[in-house]
Amino acid sequence: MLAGCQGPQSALDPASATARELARLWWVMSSVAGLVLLLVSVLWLYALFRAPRQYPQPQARRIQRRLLIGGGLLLPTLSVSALLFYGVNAARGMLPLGEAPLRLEITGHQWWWEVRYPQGDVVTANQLILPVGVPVDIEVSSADVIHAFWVPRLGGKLDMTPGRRHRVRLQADREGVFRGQCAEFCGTQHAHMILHVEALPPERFDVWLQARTQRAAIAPAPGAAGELFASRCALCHRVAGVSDGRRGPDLTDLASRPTLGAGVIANDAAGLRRWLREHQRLKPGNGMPNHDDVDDTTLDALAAWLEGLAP
Ligand code: HEC
Ligand SMILES: [Cu+2]
Repeated sequence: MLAGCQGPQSALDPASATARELARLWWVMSSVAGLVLLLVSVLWLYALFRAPRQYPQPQARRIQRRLLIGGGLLLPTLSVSALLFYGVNAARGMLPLGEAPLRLEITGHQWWWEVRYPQGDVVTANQLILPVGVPVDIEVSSADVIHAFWVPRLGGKLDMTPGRRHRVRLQADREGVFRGQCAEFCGTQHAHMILHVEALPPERFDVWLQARTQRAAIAPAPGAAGELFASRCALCHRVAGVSDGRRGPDLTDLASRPTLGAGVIANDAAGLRRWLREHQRLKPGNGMPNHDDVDDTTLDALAAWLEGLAP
């Protein structure tokens, strides 16, 4: 239980004003629930062990009515209304009231995250980079089934529904790496749908966004690797200036991401080569077909080119 109190994904270790309100709400609710449990247990023991008493009929009826109306109607109505009022107030910070200085779009896919920064026409995947101290409105949607967007240390969760756009406001109040996770079961690899969230000081965030907006043109992969990329990978993957696929993650800044497959494996030289060869074993059922027929030399050459994809 104590392990749940901290770590990159703990709602009890908030890193924003809204998340702090939600954590407080959690403590209030669990304390109230704990007290109720205690009270009920004491009453139960009392009822078990007290000496039986006989009441005359009318008095017994009155006691019953009092318990029914007081304990069965008034108590729950009042306590649930109080919690509702408190809860709605606590979540107000997440409401996108007015214009936020930054707006992003995140689309859920089985089983990865597409992240768009409309200002610079910048697209990335499975990572969300934010400026510290700036309210960010995030418009979430889905390309297939219902997913849910949740970065517990920054705020509450919100469903990502196909055909609809929901908006949530986040504002990190400190630098750091947080972890998001799809919070609505969306298929067998639902657990492998992790979002790397990083809050940078605003100057560094601007540099990050600028670098992606004005990146140098990327040359296609050379030789056989290039042919493989153009004839297959390009159908699903976009690499700015090289290909325009939309079914898989945008790979333009692939080398700058910490993981592959939305948190399945570290994105280093060995990890990338393993992903290309055994991604169906690492993440069974994911939307990328096997490339078992491709020889190792070509895959290695392709991996070497992919490793250079960074702004
Ligand atoms: C039919 C579409 C499709 C084809 C063809 C395809 N991919 Fe993918 N690829 C995907 C999907 C979908 C994912 C996301 C899988 C997941 O994480 O659930 C993915 C993930 C990836 C990733 C990990 C990206 C990340 O940020 O985690 C890499 C790298 C990659 N593909 C490279 C390639 C290469 C190289 C080729 C060609 C040899 C290729 N893909 C062919 C659909 C495709
Ligand atoms: Cu999910």
